[in-house]
Amino acid sequence: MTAGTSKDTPGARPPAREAVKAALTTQAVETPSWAYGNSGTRFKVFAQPGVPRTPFEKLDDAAQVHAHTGVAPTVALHIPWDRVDDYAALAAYAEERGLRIGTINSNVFQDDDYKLGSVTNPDPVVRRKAVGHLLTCVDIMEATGSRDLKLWFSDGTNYPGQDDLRARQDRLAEALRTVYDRLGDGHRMLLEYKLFEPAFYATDVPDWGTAYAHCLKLGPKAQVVVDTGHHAPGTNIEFIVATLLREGRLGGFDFNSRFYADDDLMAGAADPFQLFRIMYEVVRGGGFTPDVAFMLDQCHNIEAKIPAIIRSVMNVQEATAKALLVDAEALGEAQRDGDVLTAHGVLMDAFNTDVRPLLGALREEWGLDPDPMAAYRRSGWQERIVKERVGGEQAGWGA
Ligand code: PSV
Ligand code: MN
Repeated sequence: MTAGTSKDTPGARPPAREAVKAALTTQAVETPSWAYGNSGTRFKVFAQPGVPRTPFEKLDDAAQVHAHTGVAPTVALHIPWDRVDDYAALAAYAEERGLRIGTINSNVFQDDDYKLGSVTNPDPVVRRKAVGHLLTCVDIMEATGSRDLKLWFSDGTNYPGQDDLRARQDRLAEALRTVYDRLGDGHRMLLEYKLFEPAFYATDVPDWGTAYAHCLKLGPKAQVVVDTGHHAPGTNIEFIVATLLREGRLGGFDFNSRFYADDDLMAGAADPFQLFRIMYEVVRGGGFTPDVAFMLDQCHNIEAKIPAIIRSVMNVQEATAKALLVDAEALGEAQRDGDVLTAHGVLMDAFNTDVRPLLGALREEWGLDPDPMAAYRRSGWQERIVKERVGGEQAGWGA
């Protein structure tokens, strides 16, 4: 790589720099409504002053994230946490603030009936109830103009022999088919997998292979979503990303960071190199298109929520910029030559590039402050919500 040819981004050759900026202009990062509410661990939820009390207030906060970053125009909802009487009115409220409602996340994990599972429950009455909720989510997509329905199932078993593993797969397939057939034109179903938790012996959709097999049977509207916190430690997530892209089944990401399990920390905080490697495979595999949804799925237990989401969006942007900076020509040449160290070096050159000046310049071109964190701090929004959002019930898990 030619080093130092650009004033503020060493390593980025000027033409590459402009191409990278053009590509970054097309990127959108979806923020999750639940990240604006209170969350915690099973030990304690530390409430924060100013946290939204309604889905409308969550959108007000999301509008701040978008206003300062310029790349977060959609907000994912979680039903029933974001239940309102009039979803079209919620969508209109979003639009007035320059936002759109994004993915509809279903929730079949917080009802007493789901103790032994939702769509895989041995009891057909419970299964019908769960499928009914998923169909309601499709109705909501119609009212909000959402494209994607995200399905994550906590279903699984805690003990060997507790239930029949194969029968549970059959029940899952049947439920997915019913929902798939109800999807409208332009709708997609994103099936999320998770290794464990809350089930500790066998989760019914534990890995990308299981999710992929179900999606393949269902049809092209069924896509796999990769939550970066849902794998065993050490899993090569970028390989999964490359494989799903090759097969045309990568619907999107739930980005977050983990040190141990499904920690849901800020994206790019624990392992920025992993996020870069993932984004490199996205770029390499032609996944840098609206067909791959870049969503955040995280919880801010101890840090202030809005700035944490701004930071996460910026971390995704930085990883993307670095991935876009990889000198594909030099890398391909080194790979063809079997030149291990040069090939690795090309990748590391991009990763080690400080892309913050490039992103700052891009934001200035968009008429934004180059430093979204500082701009938010100065905006007075935090003080305002702390003062104004008094009384009522703060949003959080289950609200
Ligand atoms: C499950 O851990 C998950 O990642 C799913 O995406 C849910 O929708 C989300 O968390 C919020 O519960
Ligand atoms: Mn998730």
